[in-house]
Amino acid sequence: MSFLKEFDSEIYELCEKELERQTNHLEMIASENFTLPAVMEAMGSVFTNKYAEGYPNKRYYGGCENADAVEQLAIDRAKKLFNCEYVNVQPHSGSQANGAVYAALIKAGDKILGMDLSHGGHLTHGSKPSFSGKNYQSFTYGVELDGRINYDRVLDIAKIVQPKIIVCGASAYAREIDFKKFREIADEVGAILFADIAHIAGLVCAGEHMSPFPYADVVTTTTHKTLAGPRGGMIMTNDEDIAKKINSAIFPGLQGGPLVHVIAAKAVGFKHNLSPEWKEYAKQVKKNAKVLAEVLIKRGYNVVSGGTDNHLVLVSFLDKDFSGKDADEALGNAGITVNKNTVPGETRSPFVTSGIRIGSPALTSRGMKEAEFELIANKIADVLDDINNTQLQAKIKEELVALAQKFVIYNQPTY
Ligand code: DSN
Repeated sequence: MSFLKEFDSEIYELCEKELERQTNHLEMIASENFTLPAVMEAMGSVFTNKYAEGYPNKRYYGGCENADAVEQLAIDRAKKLFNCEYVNVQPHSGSQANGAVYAALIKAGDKILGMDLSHGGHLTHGSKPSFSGKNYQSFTYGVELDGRINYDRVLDIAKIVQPKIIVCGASAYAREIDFKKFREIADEVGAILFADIAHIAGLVCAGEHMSPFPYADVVTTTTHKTLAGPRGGMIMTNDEDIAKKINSAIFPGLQGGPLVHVIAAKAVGFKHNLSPEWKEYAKQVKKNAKVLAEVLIKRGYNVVSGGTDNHLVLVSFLDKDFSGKDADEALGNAGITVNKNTVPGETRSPFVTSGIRIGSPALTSRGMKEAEFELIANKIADVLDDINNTQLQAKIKEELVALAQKFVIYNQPTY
């Protein structure tokens, strides 16, 4: 019996279609993942009915005893997961979390220094169209032509800019981020160090990437990327004063009632992240991304920075006569979902780009390992080698749908 099917067949059918799309395509967008049915159950729970402005045991509404317990459980699990003292699990998204950090710690017009969006940063790290570039004076550092951050150059820029906050963390950077070096840079210029680990959080909590603690003053993440939890954000710190300011910035500063059902789902996701099998998952995510990079390099593709230390691979087509957009479309026709991405030395617009970003987290969640990634990487190269061959794309799609269907995501509908 499906309540949704009974009540709203249109949305039900779209859910069915989306499950079919997710099942039959190879999801390789580096920021996407498949969450557990248990996480989805918590997200669809009765907690969606509850208002709970405030924080555990300090609410503005009655009847919050269960919401308090849920939020406290999410906080305690997150503290254990990232080995930190204070956590706010209420941000509705990563962008809200980042907005709260600025609102809590600096004033409008203050200077922030973050990684350039076109070099792999994020809109909320000071990009001009975002609130972070509008409300604050934003400055950027980037990667060198070898695709890596040059920490000496970041220091030089920081010395000139004298920012209040330095943001580290990226959306399209395949190499380990050295938080210790960023701490040294922040200390040299007297800046707050803010690490946005949204992309790598699932690796960090498994010990597969350097932790931003104890180096960063404040850390944000989303919970749905490599963490594979529900869609949402989170803020962490070891500093009591910062924690208090962050809590006020989230509520009543930026948000109203917390999404208690999503906080419940975050807690379930953290339970998954704390399990022994999570460490195996994170290791496999990295192994799979490495295979992807190795095959693409062997097949003659320019993998930015020459490989990967994490869950993603950035491929540059600056040396080819097609764009990231062309590649994205051709791979989409072949059943592989990726996203076009700017690359170091970019010559095209952000809507066209000269690269693609490919990630391993979602297919690793489906149980794929090195053998499947080797096969898929070769299919990616086959498509790119003959990018206008739509017949080949259709043939590869057939093969990849058959492969995808062997790796079941959900045994039963979860919508
Ligand atoms: N949209 C996310 C990504 O794809 O990396 C960043 O927020």
